[in-house]
Amino acid sequence: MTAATRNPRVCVIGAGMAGIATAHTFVQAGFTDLVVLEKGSDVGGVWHWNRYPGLTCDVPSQIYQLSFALKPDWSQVCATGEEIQRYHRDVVDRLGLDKYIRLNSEVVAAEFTGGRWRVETRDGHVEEADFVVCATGVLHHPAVPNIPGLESFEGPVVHTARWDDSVATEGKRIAVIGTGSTGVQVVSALQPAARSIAHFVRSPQWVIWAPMTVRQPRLVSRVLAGAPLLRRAVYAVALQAANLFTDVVIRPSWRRKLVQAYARLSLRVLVRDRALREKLTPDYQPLCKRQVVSGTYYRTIVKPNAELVTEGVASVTPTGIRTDDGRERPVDVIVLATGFKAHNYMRPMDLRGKDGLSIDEAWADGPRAYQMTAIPGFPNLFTVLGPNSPTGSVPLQYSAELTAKYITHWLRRFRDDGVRTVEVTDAAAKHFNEGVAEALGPTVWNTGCNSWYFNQDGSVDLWPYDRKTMKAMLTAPDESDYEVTYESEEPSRRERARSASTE
Ligand code: N01
Repeated sequence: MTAATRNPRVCVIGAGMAGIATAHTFVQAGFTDLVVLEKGSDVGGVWHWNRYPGLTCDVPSQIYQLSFALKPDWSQVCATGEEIQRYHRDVVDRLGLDKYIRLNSEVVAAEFTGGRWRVETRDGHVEEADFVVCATGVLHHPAVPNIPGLESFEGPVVHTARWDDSVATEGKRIAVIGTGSTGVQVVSALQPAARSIAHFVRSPQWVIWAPMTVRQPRLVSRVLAGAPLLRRAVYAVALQAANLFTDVVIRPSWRRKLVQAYARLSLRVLVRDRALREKLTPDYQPLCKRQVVSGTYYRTIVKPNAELVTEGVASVTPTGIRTDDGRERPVDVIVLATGFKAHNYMRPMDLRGKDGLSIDEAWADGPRAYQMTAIPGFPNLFTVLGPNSPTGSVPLQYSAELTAKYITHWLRRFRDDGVRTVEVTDAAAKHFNEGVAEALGPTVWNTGCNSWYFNQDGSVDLWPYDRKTMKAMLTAPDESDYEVTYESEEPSRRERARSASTE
């Protein structure tokens, strides 16, 4: 950076969907002094790390994509993980983002010193940057349960988020622990070739039936490929349709009741055995946890080689799993579909803001940010898909792109107006979080279930508003919520003009 140009040096952490959206947005806005540090050996984030059998996105592909890279020819209504991962790689290649991305570069520390950020990777590489943007994802760190004896198991133990292709599952006695979106998909995929499959379910989930694997007709792909305007129109319609889902989860209505009735119907129609149905029936409302969607699970769990085990897992022995009732089931492979440490965000990196404030200290009561993106005490640092992001309601790509555009406002102010640092105030963050806490009241997530949505203090880490509110909040920053310092005491000429025009 030179005083003459003052183009900010920007360091984005993470090249998953959010990192790709951020990098593209910055480049489009002319901020090309950019580096994206990615821990993995490829871009894609969750879609790079998750490769378990049966991985399919349960959000329709026409919406689960970046608005600036609409893909006309998705193969299915809901794409497979492999296809989504190829899409991310392809987007990076086509948009020329590769030159900004450093793969195999895990950030271990980032510190704000002397008005700039110093970012260090595991291999000892150091980046100096004016701004840091954490696009580190939510579902990134696998949660491995603390089950007595797990380490004594003689066969393979594999977490779904770190699938090992060398683990043989065909003809084996498989145990799958966990029944979130992942557990349901992996059980459905492994059952046909398994000798037996025991699904250990601590708390059953509602599983909504949907025809996820229906092919997208070739004709549709061809038409969309040749008509970019139509592609945009389809995307716009899909976004509107997603509003219906947001509405269903954030406020009680007959629409919510209808979707919940459909969830109950899916179970009733697909599982005829009454005793099994009872074991599969959750004791909370449908939609309370992240809704599980599957076209196959209820049909799978009734197969002769499948067993639903609802007794608690007491321990793992060298050759099997013992449940609370004292029974031991011999198994060859244990699959942990036990989810993620969803509230880690950029941790365990040693992230330090002003005056050495660590992120662990700042988040002692759980992760908090202002409008999902700014944290008091951490100047010139933003998160994309940070705390309270809409993982269960508004499309994530939309949220990531909007947040990235919001951040470009500050990059511009840095470049054009002599801004040196920008930091959200405590008062603004507190006000925002109080509003969130209140707005979470009528959401379905608050109706009496336990899920990864909850922080350790019992608050729900989700976005309780609709997409319109998100747009209103993130279209441009309210500068009165920020403390801004300038390169020189005297605001630049342009800044004075700006202030005069707003008076
Ligand atoms: O993880 P989860 P997930 N003993 O946390 C159980 C996204 N996703 O990987 O409920 C026994 O939902 C735990 O039981 P309980 C999506 O957002 C998306 O499945 O705590 N069981 C639960 O059943 C999703 O919500 C797609 O009682 C134990 C399970 O493990 C998110 O990822 C696909 C246990 C964890 O469920 C996470 O889903 C897949 C123990 N000691 C995932 N510890 C798409 O299609 C935990 N459990 C987009």
